[in-house]
Amino acid sequence: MNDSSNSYTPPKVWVWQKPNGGQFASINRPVAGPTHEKALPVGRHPLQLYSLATPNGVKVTVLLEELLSAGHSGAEYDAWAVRISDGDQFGSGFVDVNPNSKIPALLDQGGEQPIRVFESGAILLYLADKFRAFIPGDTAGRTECLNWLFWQMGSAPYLGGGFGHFYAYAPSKMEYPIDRFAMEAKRQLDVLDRRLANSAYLAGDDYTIADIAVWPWYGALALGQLYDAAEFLQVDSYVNLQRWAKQIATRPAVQRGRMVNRTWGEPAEQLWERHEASDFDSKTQDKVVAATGSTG
Ligand SMILES: N[C@@H](CCC(=O)N[C@@H](CS)C(=O)NCC(=O)O)C(=O)O
Repeated sequence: MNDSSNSYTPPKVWVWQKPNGGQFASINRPVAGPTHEKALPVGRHPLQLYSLATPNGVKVTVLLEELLSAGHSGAEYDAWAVRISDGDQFGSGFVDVNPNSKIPALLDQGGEQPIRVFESGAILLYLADKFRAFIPGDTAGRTECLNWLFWQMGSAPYLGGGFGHFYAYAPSKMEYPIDRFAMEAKRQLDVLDRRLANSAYLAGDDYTIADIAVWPWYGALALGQLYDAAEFLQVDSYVNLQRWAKQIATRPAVQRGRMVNRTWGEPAEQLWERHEASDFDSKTQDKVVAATGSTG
């Protein structure tokens, strides 16, 4: 095995040596808490979302767009872009909403006291319960939905922090971690493929927050949109997963949700901030660029 990590002997006490290379190294640090004072912007809707269009962020904007499509007008929201590569997640206002300094974070200011919600799974569950939508009402159905929701929360770190990190982002390619996490990623793809052989959606016959949580990670991977790893992981061989991934990709709310807080890629697929449904037509970012001179 050509693995250079075999030569590393850990010291008695770990010491932070920055920079340690690799994409995102500049924002990683071994302590929590804010690095600077910065209040969060607040819009006029009860739901204030602070996020970015990464897979974890997209889960929430897809659900909000699905809720609005289904006629839940109370799901109108302001979505503010948190540029994690610039360290926005370490501003004091953001840390007040999410002490874990990661997007997405939601503030519901519609009640007597504002409610903060962090962790994408908690946000999906909060919104599904609030609007009684995209989650089954019966105990057995709700439990199966939560089984897959929590499966995603526990599994995706092996895909993103494990496979994706070592395959796509680490400063050098090392066989041991790539091999270990490719095996786990393929096992997870097979878990989904087998489930979707017997079921239209993850929780049963209906599209739920379980699908909304899993799709931005495993759907994107299956469709060749994550880590440039489609061939390496032979994603086409998971035919039931392919069927499900393609079907969900055609939903208009999914297509809108993917655009919200997206600050990279094709300009036509970006909507940096979202405050009204009409923002999808009027290209809010054009106004933001004009006002700030920022290019994202
Ligand atoms: N378990 C969390 C993970 C959130 C997460 O990892 N967010 C990333 C972007 S996808 C982030 O904000 N990273 C910034 C950082 O680590 O400083 C969730 O599902 O909400």
